[in-house]
Amino acid sequence: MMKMNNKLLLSALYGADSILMCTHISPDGDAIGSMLACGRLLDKMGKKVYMVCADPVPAKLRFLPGADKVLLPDALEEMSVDLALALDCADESRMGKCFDAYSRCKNHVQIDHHDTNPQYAAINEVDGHASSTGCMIWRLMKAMNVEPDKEMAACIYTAISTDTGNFSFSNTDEETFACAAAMVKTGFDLNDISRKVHLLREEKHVRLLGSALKSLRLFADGNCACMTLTKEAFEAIGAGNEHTDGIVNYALNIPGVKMAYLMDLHEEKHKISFRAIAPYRVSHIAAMLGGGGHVLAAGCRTEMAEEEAAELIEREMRKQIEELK
Ligand SMILES: [Mn+2]
Repeated sequence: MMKMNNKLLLSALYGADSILMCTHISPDGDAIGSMLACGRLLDKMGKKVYMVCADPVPAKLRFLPGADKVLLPDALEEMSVDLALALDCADESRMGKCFDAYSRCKNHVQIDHHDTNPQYAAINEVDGHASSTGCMIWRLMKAMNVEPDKEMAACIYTAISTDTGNFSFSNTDEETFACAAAMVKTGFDLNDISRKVHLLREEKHVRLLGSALKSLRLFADGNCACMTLTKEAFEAIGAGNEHTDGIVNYALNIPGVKMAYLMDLHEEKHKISFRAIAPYRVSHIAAMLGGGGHVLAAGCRTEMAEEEAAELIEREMRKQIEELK
């Protein structure tokens, strides 16, 4: 089991009276969960804690204990803070508008689990093998000899279960389950938290999904699939960008499908999301359209007409199907 024995980090945290914590733009469960758990930990130690994020806490995470204390950067007054702690930020640009407040602090530390992290703080606790930043906050608790309470457990559980796809991605390791076990031991309401984090979907999302499913089309002998979200559907439903999360996966998760894409036409620049299962790849297709991402999950925004983009994407996908036959 990994241990945190970063003495510099521990003494920086013990030595600070006031700590500003920040996490990344478009925050997910790991970003918010790890910040809230760590904020509660530091608060218990008598620190003056400020939690800040460039974007509001997503509606589905606002039930988490302490979520109402997360500030937007504009709400921060000019103040003198001893220490800035960045969480789950792979690089400084991920802090977005929080970066100004972060830079104004006297000293800088970070805790993160992205292996591309360039170690931008004065003290860096970065472990690319950790499944989540939440897991690293658990390491911090152990290093500080603090037992998690139910509130911290709800936050940490949200963090680790989000970043591991509810304990199913390949980053899910022994430590992830050990951490989950330690959280369950506190007696927090796992069923309630799990339902809120992993099952509940806003009505607008479900309606948008319905409209996407109607457009489902398979091609390349059922090896590929695509769906479309029209501007009309967005308008009729009153949906926005925050309601499209995960829709593309319904096309990928059909038996036999290796690559899928979702074309979202509701803004001037069409947004296209790509997914693949290994050994198929979609990042290069996204890159051909000016986007990027991971080998198995990528995206782009393009001014190219719908038909033209679809033709290019489908040609590239068919090519791969032929090559890997
Ligand atoms: Mn994370």
